[in-house]
Amino acid sequence: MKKQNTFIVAAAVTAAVIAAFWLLLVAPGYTGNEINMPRGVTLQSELSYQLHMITLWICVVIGVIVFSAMFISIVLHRKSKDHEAARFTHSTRAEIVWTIIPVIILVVMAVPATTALVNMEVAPETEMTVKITGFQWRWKYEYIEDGIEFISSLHSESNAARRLISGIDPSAVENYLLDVDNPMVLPANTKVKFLITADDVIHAWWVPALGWKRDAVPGFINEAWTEVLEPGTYRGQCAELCGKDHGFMPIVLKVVPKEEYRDWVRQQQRKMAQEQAGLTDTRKALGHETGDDVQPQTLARVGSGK
Ligand SMILES: [Cu+2]
Repeated sequence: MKKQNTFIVAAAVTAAVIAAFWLLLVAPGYTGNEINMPRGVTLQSELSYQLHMITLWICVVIGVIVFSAMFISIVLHRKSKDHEAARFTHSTRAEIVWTIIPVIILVVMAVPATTALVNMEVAPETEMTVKITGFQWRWKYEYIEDGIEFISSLHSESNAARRLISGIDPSAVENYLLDVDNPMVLPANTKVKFLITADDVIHAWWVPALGWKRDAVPGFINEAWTEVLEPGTYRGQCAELCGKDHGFMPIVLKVVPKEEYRDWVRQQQRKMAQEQAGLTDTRKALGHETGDDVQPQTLARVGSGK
């Protein structure tokens, strides 16, 4: 019987060692396949990731201890072995231990959690500001310092494929429902402040790689900030159920080197100046000296040929 017990304990210990080995060495390899939480590209997302990993490992250690104790007790103290159960009803020592240990664990978790939250909520000295406005069902971006503004809508290819009986296979469309006509462009290595609001109903601006999301609420301005170090294209979506086309207002953020960003700004400013000049010509064609007194609706009618 003693031999059998030794075998059971040895088997349990071996199983625990294999489980620990798998979790420590093999499981991290799966992060590339996105079983784990994505790591993101900002300090905020890194802090969230670290908090997630600390919490995960605390859960793993607790799980291994609790389940080991449970299975070892079940096997070694089973009825067929005539094990006599302890008959105590109260243990002050046990109660002190199972109160103090969870408190210590909670305090250990509260430190990185508070650090991450403060980092997300308190914007540092930022270098530029972008106002983001949610509409049903598109986003408007206004670059406050550079005087640029534009609307970003679902890309025409995705828009065509999403129609019922369109005959287009959505899986053949690149970045289906995650592509836009005018992506938001930001410079790398730059602290950017976002002012987020909405014009009709509540939306939420969410790019997972940045590590946060913010509600866009009509009449309120929510602040957020980011600093992306690596250039790249990051995609997201509206994260608040905002009407029938909620699933069709994606976000595309292109982070480019600073020089490339300055070129893009100049290009956008030229484009806006040309559009403005086109409007002035239309106004003059309508017989107005400056056109300032022409109602926008009239211009829209002229533009659409009605
Ligand atoms: Cu929305």
